[in-house]
Amino acid sequence: LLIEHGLRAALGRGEFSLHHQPQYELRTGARVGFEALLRWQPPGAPPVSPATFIAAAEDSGLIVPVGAWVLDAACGVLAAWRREGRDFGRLAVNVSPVQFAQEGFVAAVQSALARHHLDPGSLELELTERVVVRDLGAAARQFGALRDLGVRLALDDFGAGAANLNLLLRLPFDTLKLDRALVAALTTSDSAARVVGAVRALAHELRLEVVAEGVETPAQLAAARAAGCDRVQGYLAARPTPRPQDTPTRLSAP
Ligand code: G
Ligand code: G
Ligand code: MN
Ligand code: NA
Repeated sequence: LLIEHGLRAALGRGEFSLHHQPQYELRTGARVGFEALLRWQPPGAPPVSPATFIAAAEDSGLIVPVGAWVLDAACGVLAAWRREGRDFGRLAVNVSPVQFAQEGFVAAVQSALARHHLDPGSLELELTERVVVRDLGAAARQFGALRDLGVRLALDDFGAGAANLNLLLRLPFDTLKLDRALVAALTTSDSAARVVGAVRALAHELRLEVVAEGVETPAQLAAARAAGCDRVQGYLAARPTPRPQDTPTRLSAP
């Protein structure tokens, strides 16, 4: 309840901000885009992690206005990058299943893109398998509409939950993000490495790009490369930062 009250006030007072964490293409080492990560800074208190407040926001329904703020802020960031002539690539935004299930979600995405005059292909929406818990058919229709808009769709946290293959076959994702627990297992378990190699092959068969998330060590980076991943994201390369220009433009060797 305290969090709920705080979130409501935070929306009005401008206490939210976005941090940005870069993604790097393994083939070239180039920085190819960012993930936007929400931060909440209540006045006179330590920053609150979304890991703490997203669940409360989902339970109270406040995730809908919070998610709308994130979507508009992310589109504003993309528009500012373009105005400044900066080539920061795509921006990925996390979308809560509660937000996704709203009647007006697709329209909200469309109007945020239009308001900021954006190329829809510059925006990627990250969704977890929780988007389909209720109705895969309904999710598939919603995905079709988003696909028609031209935004990119990523399956986030793959391997952290049930990792339903049916989702990959039925929904038109562009990107598969391997959960950081799976990435960590790459260097400690031969079977995890083989599973990731097989998932990567399947994803490529379906024309998805594969991102290894939470890459923290050179060994994990090497393993992601060996498994055939397309992109990496993680503390090894760069932490999320308020200003994207503070992150390296290239992935340093190895
Ligand atoms: O950045 P951090 O590791 O603190 O994020 C913790 C969790 O919060 C992650 O699961 C991340 O996906 C989620 N998260 C971060 N930003 C957003 C956001 O803007 N919207 C939603 N729904 N979740 C977010
Ligand atoms: O659920 P999602 O994948 O959106 O969560 C991304 C979260 O992971 C963000 O909160 C981000 O801060 C965090 N993160 C990003 N890189 C790393 C990393 O290398 N290690 C760890 N432990 N967390 C990371
Ligand atoms: Mn994410
Ligand atoms: Na993830």
